[in-house]
Amino acid sequence: MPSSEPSSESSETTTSETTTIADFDDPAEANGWRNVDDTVMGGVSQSAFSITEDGYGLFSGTLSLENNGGFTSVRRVASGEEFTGAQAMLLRVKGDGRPYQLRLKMETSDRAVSYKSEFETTGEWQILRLPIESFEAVFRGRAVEDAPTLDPSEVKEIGFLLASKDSGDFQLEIDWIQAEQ
Ligand SMILES: [Ca+2]
Repeated sequence: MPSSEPSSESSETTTSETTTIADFDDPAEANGWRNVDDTVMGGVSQSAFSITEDGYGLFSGTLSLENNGGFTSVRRVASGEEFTGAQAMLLRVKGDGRPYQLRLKMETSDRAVSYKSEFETTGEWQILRLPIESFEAVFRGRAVEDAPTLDPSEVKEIGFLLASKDSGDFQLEIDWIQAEQ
């Protein structure tokens, strides 16, 4: 007898409209994503992004704290249109127990403020709902008090970031990303 696994998906009932931002069902989707690691600050963390046969985005690599490092990320350019009217971001992910951040930016410049929402992962598949109000303005790891309010229709970049003292190999699988209007 197969054991019945509790699933957060079966209880997922929503009447909201959603827009798919990424579903990783096309291997070509990997092309738009680029990794940015702490090597830009002298660290030695390494990350990669690929699409698995099952249609998951796979953000993986090795997180290192050497040389005051300790972060790694992957991101892609976005058109704000996809996010217009978004009240929340929805994710189906399977992480490794580390907390990860979903990040949105209203400018692609390295000097632009990021808006982050951190989520815990469990080693199992999870559907997460990250309200737009939960995104905090940050720049180089510090909160930015006077940043403009995040306007989803102005989003120009979306990404995932891992910043942790828990160094070593890491892995985050992403089945899909949606905007909930
Ligand atoms: Ca998928």
